[in-house]
Amino acid sequence: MSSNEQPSTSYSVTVVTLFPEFILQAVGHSILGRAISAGLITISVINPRDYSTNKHKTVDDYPFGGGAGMVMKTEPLVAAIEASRDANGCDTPVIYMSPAGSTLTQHIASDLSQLNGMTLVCGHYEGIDERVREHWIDRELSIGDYVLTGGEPAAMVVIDAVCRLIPGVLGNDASPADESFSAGTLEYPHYTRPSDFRGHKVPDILLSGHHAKIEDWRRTQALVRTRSRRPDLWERLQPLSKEDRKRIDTYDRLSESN
Ligand code: 4G1
Repeated sequence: MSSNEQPSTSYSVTVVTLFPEFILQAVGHSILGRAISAGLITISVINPRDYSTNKHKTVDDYPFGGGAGMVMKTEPLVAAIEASRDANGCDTPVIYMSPAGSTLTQHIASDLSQLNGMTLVCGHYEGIDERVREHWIDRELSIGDYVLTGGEPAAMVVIDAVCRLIPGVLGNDASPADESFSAGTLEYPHYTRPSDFRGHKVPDILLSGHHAKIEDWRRTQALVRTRSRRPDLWERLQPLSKEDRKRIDTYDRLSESN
């Protein structure tokens, strides 16, 4: 394949959602919008409401056993999931976005990006019927512990994290953010022009042109930031390489004497 040719298969995301416009609006911008136009990724939506058979196109129903809140109506939801399965093929997972799922990580995003696509099911109301979860869902993913009104913002987070890993989506440049994350550190601080912004100066080292010293300074900054702001990531970085150990020791020694 020549350098300006695109792969012939597109990564296919299908979102089962009561609010298809929410998803289509959100993916239409910036990098994802361009990737869709370039045919690198395909984002489809399926609305359970279109599979509702009664005259009011109902998509919610009362919970057996009573109590407050509604549950997503079973038949239209399953019809929508099955329509997605038919379109995507059964080798791609059906994922229910749910606070009960495992929390999305870069590792999970990377694994999902290796497949041909995925179906993301967004909940509403109190969620879905347990039998749908048991028999039509392959796995559940959460984006974190807080209450949402629906699964759509969570699906957007998964789409963004996964699709930026598809070859060509970010362009051909190597991605510093990926390297940083897979190396397990936060990023070093970034600066752009002007070198003096209202009296706030850019660190001299970055203007020095000493590339080796700049790389060393950036690595030290990434390490000390990770240690102070993300002790959880810092623990997983241990044991440090001899070089990083020395960077940290030198940094701490200089901070003590200041
Ligand atoms: C109990 C958060 C309920 C929420 C406990 C992260 C949250 C989907 C996510 C809820 C949702 C907690 C997510 C809650 C989500 C059905 C409709 C479920 C929306 C719904 C901590 C409401 N990651 N939440 N329930 O928010 O879908 O993926």
